[in-house]
Amino acid sequence: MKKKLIPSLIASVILLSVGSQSAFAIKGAGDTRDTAITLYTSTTRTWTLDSFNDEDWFKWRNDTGSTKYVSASLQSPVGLNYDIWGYLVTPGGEYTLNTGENGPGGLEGFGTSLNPGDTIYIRIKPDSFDYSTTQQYEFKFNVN
Ligand SMILES: [Ca+2]
Repeated sequence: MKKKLIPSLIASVILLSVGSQSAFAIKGAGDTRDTAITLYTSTTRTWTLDSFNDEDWFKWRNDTGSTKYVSASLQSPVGLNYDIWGYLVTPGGEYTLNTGENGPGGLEGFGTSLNPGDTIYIRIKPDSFDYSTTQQYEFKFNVN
C-alpha cells in the first residue's frame, strides 16, 4: 500500500503545480494577445514584468472613422532590457512592427498609421531573461 501511495502523491503534486501556474498566468491582466488591455486614448502606463516569461499586451482599434497615426514607446528600467513589438491587423493582412534594439535601459518604439477599423496590438516582453518585480517600465501610447 505504501508503495502505491508515493506515485499518486507525486502525481497530485505535479497537478497542483500545473494548476497554480495557469492560475498565475490568468492573474496578470493582459498577459496574452487574447487578453490584451484595451487602450481608449493616448496614455502612459508604468508597470512591472514579474518574471522572465511575463508579457504585457495592449490593443487599440481605430474606431474614429478617419486615418490615425499612433506611436508607441517603451522605456526599459535601468539595467534591464525589455522589448516592444507591434502587430498591425488590417483587412489586407497582419504586419509585425519591430523597433530595433537599444539595449538595457534603452528607449525603443515605433509608429504607424491605422485606417478606420484597423487594430494595433502592442506586446511588451523581456528581451531575454530580464525582469524586475520592483523596477517599472514606462509605456507611452499616442494617437494623433
Ligand atoms: Ca530591448
